[in-house]
Parts: sequence; C-alpha cells; structure tokens
Amino acid sequence: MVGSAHGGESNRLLITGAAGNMGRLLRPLLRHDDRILRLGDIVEIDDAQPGDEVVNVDVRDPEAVAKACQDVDAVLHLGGLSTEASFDDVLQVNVVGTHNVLRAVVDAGVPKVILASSNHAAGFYRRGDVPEGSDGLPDELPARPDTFYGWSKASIEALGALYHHRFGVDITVLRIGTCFAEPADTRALATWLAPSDAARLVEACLAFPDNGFRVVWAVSDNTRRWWTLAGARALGYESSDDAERFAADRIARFGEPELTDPVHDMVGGAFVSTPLGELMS
Ligand code: 15L
Repeated sequence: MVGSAHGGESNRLLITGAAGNMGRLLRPLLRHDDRILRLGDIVEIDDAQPGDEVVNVDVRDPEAVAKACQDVDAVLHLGGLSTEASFDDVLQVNVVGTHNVLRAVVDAGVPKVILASSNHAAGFYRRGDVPEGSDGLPDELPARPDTFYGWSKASIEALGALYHHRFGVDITVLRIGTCFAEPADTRALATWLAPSDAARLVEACLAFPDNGFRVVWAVSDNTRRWWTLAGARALGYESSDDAERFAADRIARFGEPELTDPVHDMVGGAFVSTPLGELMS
C-alpha cells in the first residue's frame, strides 16, 4: 500500500460494531492480504481470522475508542444501536459513541471515516418526493428522521460534517437501506443492499482519492429501487446485485406490494409509525 497514515507498511481498517449484523457480513468481504482488519465491538468476537486484530471497545468509553483508533488508516464505523430504542440509549450509544470515534480519529490522525447512517435519517420522504426524470430520491436530502433511532443517525451525519469541516477528515456517510443476506420482505425488494454491494461501496469509499464530506444512499441497483445511486456511483461504486431475483418468492409469500401503503410509500417503511422509543422486534 502507499502512504499509510501512521507511517507503517500496513493498511489497517478499524471496523466498529464488527460483531453486529453488517460487521459479520462485511468482514470476509473486506479481508485482503494487504489489509489488517481491526475488529472492535462491545461483545466478544470469537470468530476472528488469523491476521485480524480484536479490540474490546464500548463506543461510549472515549479511552477505549482512542486506543482502538491508534495506528489505523481508516475507520468503518458500524457500531451502535441498529433499530429504535429509548432516546437516552440512542443518544449515548449512537451519538456520544460516534462523537468519541470522531474525536479519537482526529487525535490519532486517521484520514478517512465511513459512517453508517440509515435510511431512517430520512424516513419521512415519500415516493412523491422523487424528482421527475431522476433515478430516485437525491443524495444529501435534509434529514427527516422517523424515530429516535433515525434522529440519532441524522445527528451523526451532522457530527460527520462538523469533523470534516473543522478538521479535514474525509467522511462518507452511508444512508443504508436494508443490508441482510437476503431481502426478507417486499419492501426490501426496493431497499436491499446486498452484502457484496455493501463491500463494493466501502471499497469505493476507501479508494476514493478526494477529501470531502458526502451523504449517499447505500442500496443495490434493485429494479424497484427509488433512491438514487448517483452519489455512490460518483465514488466509483457499481452495484452487481438486484433484489428482483427474490421477487417472485417474496410476492408469493407476502402479496404484491401496494405502493400507496406507507410501508412502501415512505422511505422509513414501518418505522414511520412505530411508537417512539419502543424497542422493535
Ligand atoms: C436500519 O437502519 C436497520 O438497522 C435495519 O435493521 C433495517 O431495519 C433497515 O434499516 C431497513 O430500513 O430495512
């Protein structure tokens, strides 16, 4: 690799939340001979591979986060609560936790960060907001969170902007759709981010040479997609998957999606009507 941030020969990527859903899906896809994965999580990681580094880190603990960020070239920040929770929990884990990561990144001189935001930061946009003639809802839309969780993601987006404009950290915010091995329902036929595409997008962010701050939709090029891929493509991302290959099965099981139903009409789907602060199953 060329020009490691810490002057060494390695290329070290810290993944926070490495034991979570996306962390587990992405690790095998991001592990390369010329890259060391540093796996950070609050829970024990018992499936690390030879060459991986493991750090036990609660993102609420600034000292532990500072240690985890030493000698890394980039951070993929996935750590945090991934669905609705109490205001105080999302505040502490997602917002304070992300602040700790960004503070540590600046102190350690890490040049590049990818922040996992969510479609729920913009959950109250609807299909009618798609500009005519475009390929979907634009990137960089002002936040319209649908839950305390979505609010916490909107807050970390703004923290990312602060740390880019103040300190020059290159920050890409991903408004992630539905990243699971397969789309589980008919909403996800539009919102799915295939794990292989998630890895492609992360690689594109890591390789992108220009310093900046950007908020992009993170979704596969699904036939039913209604969020633009323009911002992700500008980073060099090309999706290679499409949830449509699951459509016949999901429609047979759940019925044809009714696009005027808020679950399909609104970015945030069922989150827009979930009781605020209540844990979701
Ligand atoms: C998210 O942000 C959640 O982390 C994930 O569990 C899904 O609910 C996803 O959004 C989605 O909207 O499908």
